Amino acid sequence: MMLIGQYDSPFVRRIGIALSIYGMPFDHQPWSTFSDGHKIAAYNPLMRVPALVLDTGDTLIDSHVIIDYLDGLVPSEQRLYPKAEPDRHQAMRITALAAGFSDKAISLFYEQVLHSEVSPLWVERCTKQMSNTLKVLEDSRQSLASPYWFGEGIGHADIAVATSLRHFTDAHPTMANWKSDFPQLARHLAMLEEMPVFQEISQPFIAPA
Ligand SMILES: N[C@@H](CCC(=O)N[C@@H](CS)C(=O)NCC(=O)O)C(=O)O
Repeated sequence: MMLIGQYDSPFVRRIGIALSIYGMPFDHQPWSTFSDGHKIAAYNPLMRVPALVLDTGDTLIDSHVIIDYLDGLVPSEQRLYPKAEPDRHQAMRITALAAGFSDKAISLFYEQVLHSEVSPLWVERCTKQMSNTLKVLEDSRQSLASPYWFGEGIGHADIAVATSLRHFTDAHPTMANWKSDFPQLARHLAMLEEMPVFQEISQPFIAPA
């Protein structure tokens, strides 16, 4: 398998971490969505990452779809979503909130960097959507005593939240005070960033050029 995209993307990094935890060998092409857009287009006409090129030649896109595919390759007891309800749908909800948070963080970044005239309305909307989501995630994490969101072992929800928070911190340094407002999330991020797999599947943030 070949994973396309840079690890400063929360979505790409999430896939790289899941592949590593699952022990699945893969090649990595750290292509930029902007300067390497033409190379990505050969695999994904949307020129977006992550894209996972399978050994069959098929290409999967969208992190949720890729995770679903990878989960289907491992025995159910190894999968990084809980098996039993209600934990399973609750973990998917946390993962979707983290992914949606990153959608807004990326949208805000593009608004501020790529548009010649920044829309205050859009900036305010994204900022509000992001802070609302951080509050929901903080309250959820606060309510749980377990080391990880859904028990004793790391799961997709943990990974998605951590990769989203790391991307947010790097891409929006002027908003770095989130850690004092959301201490449970700050603790979660610090704990996961210390893990060898998070240190290995990592790169500094590079703004699109
Ligand atoms: N829903 C997608 C979002 C992926 C996404 O936003 N990727 C960004 C990089 S972090 C991208 O490709 N941006 C370039 C573009 O949208 O044109 C997923 O979960 O994989």
